Amino acid sequence: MARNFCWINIGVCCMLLTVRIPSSLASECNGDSCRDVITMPLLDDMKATLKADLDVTNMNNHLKAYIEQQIQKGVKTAMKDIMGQLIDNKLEVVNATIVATIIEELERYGVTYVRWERKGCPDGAELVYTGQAGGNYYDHKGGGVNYLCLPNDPENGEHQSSTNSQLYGAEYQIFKNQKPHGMSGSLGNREVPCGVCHRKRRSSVITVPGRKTCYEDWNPEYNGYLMAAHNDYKRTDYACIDVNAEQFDSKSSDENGALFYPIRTKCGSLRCPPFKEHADVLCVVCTK
Ligand SMILES: [Ca+2]
Ligand SMILES: [Ca+2]
Repeated sequence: MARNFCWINIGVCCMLLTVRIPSSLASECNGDSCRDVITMPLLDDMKATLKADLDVTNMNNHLKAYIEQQIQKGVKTAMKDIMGQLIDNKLEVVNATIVATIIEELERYGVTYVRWERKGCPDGAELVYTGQAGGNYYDHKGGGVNYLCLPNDPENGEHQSSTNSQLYGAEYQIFKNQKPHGMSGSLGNREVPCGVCHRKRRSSVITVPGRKTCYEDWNPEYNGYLMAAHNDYKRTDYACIDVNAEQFDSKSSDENGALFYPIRTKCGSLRCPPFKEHADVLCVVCTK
């Protein structure tokens, strides 16, 4: 009978109940993992000495099941928290890596444009190189029609005896009666600077003729006046000339070459309104 019983000792004023596991159960466990004694709080004020033989096998089984259940529940909850934290931490690392990669890649991309008539670039834009505007002679029949931004540090080819001269410097052919109202300074016969600018983290660049402000979501790079060759000479590309045009150097001799003339509107096929007859044509270079 004693094999299946254990003693419950309740001392006077004792606050703890000590339950001894049956010897058969106690023998099944070993070392630190053996939990044959379970200590539980007991009610206060039980001051009588009590000694009784009780069969606690079922209670032990219930306690064991309960403890196992609680341990499983605790482990499950703990593992869930740990895994959740690991996932959150990993996601944070992944997100940070993605953002850093995007920022790094964006630094490599951008758009380029020529800022005609200025040696530098707008704030925040990188100067690729600065130089002198050039192009074909203003009344030559052949050759290119576009203006070129020629670097100040050219790498020259070998001399040739045959002639096919089509690369000239550019001049402002802008005197008092041609100068747009918004431009200042004396530019006539002065040579023309230019800058090639790189704007990072942008994917598009446009020149808007007929406006000085960009449309919504576009960022202005510079604004000015649309210019090209005179209508009596061979045609050229249009170019947007910075409103704050500057001269390439201090020389003002009249060599001609590729010439810049301000252009004017002509109503008819060009609808007026919204345009206005014989007006300076504004322009703005925008990026986004
Ligand atoms: Ca000149
Ligand atoms: Ca000239």
